[in-house]
Amino acid sequence: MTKPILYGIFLSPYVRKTCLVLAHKGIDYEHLQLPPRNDDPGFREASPLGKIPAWRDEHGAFSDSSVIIQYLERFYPGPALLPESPHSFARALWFEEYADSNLIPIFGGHLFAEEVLAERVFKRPASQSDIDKALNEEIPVVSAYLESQIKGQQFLVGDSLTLADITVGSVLLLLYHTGRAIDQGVAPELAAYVDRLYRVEPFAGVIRSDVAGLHQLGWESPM
Ligand SMILES: N[C@@H](CCC(=O)N[C@@H](CS)C(=O)NCC(=O)O)C(=O)O
Repeated sequence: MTKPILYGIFLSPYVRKTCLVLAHKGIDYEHLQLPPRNDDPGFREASPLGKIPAWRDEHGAFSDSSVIIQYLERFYPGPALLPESPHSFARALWFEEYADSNLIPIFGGHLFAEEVLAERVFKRPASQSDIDKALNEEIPVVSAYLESQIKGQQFLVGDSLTLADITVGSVLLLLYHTGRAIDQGVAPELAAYVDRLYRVEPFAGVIRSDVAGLHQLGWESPM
């Protein structure tokens, strides 16, 4: 039987969160490291908008990280990433939405894309004002919110790893890849939480492959 395929370069935060889910569930797949809007016919069929990630297996092909993750949760139910209780289920989905629509533009768009990708990948100068905005205005605000959510807990929702930890942890990792960390003064419990998260699977393995990929790009991540 042929392996399922994940389309999309590891530099995309949406691809990274999908890789974390795949690793957590122990799913074997082939990873085609393609950029967005590439012309691979199999990719275009899976992703009509040209966005990454996309997924293909023996049953069909489709795109969007949240769709792929919901599919994987149904198809490979164990270990579950979405809690049974309706309220916890909703909270885990909320954190995914918060990470996608609020954290990715800050950590991915304003910080990582400018500092790491602008010159190396996009072949243009970095926007220092975007980087400054992320560091001085946006990150303190989201750190304070997440600190209020993690307070006194090991995980964001319930007492085990859920999609909330994977999606939020995945985006905060971009800060660490730029050689920074969550400010202990603003969010000490959040800082300790990500420190714990990044030492264990599925994060440890994904961080190792990120570091190797970034090295090839000419960026040395201290992770
Ligand atoms: N909602 C989508 C967003 C995916 C997305 O925007 N991916 C970016 C790369 S990080 C992309 O493919 N951008 C190309 C474009 O917007 O045309 C998901 O969760 O997969």
